[in-house]
Amino acid sequence: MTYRLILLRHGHSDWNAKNLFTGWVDVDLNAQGVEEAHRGGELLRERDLLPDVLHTSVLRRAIRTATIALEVADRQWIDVRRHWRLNERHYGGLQGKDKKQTLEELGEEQFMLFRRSYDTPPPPIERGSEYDQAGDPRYAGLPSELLPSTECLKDVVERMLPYWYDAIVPDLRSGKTVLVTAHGNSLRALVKHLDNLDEATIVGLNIPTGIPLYYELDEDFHPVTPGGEYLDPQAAKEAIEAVKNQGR
Ligand code: DG2
Repeated sequence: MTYRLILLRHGHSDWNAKNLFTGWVDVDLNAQGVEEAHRGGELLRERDLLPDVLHTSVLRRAIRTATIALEVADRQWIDVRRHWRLNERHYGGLQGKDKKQTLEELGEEQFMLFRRSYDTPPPPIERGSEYDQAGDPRYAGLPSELLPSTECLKDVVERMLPYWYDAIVPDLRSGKTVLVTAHGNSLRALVKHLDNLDEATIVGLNIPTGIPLYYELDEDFHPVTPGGEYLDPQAAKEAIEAVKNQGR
């Protein structure tokens, strides 16, 4: 028995295009992102990888990507669960800041430390400031100590894993093909777990927008093919380079 899991980073957002740190800020897809979501759905249909259940973050760029992709794959009717634990990494005080300008201000080493190190979070966001999520109704039920003010990837792994074990694994175990639509860093956290990557390796791993990454998992939920399989490997290669070079 093997299990079928598809990971999909949302399509290009307004702020990806503007080169701004996004994190928990709820920005929408841009026209390129809508197109990528369409293509994602076509790839699922072409490969006959038709999801039975969708898990998304509570951010509209992921929700919309999934809605478009599932419509194209004619699976808009499947069950859906959304959870903040799949949200993007909270980028703290960097949310809303320009990546290029931040790189110039901080220098390459500090910029990459905040962007990609495993355990160094950016400075916390000021509560009540423009891009803070305190007061957002979608987090109203969240105990205040769980609402992040900044996160490093290690924090994301820790808050995402309970959702993996409690919500996604049971769906896989029941034989469903599971689609997870989320974000660059929340998916890096999941890939780190699935592929059992060490901290040094995950630093160099980037997830492209809008290209489904398919994992066939064995009975212990380990990937049959380490790293999974991008449904459009050439496009994935180019898009990974673009993510790497953001800010430059
Ligand atoms: C990006 C990731 O998140 O940025 O928060 O700026 O996937 O929601 O667009 P996403 C952000 P990097 O960590 O790649 O800079």
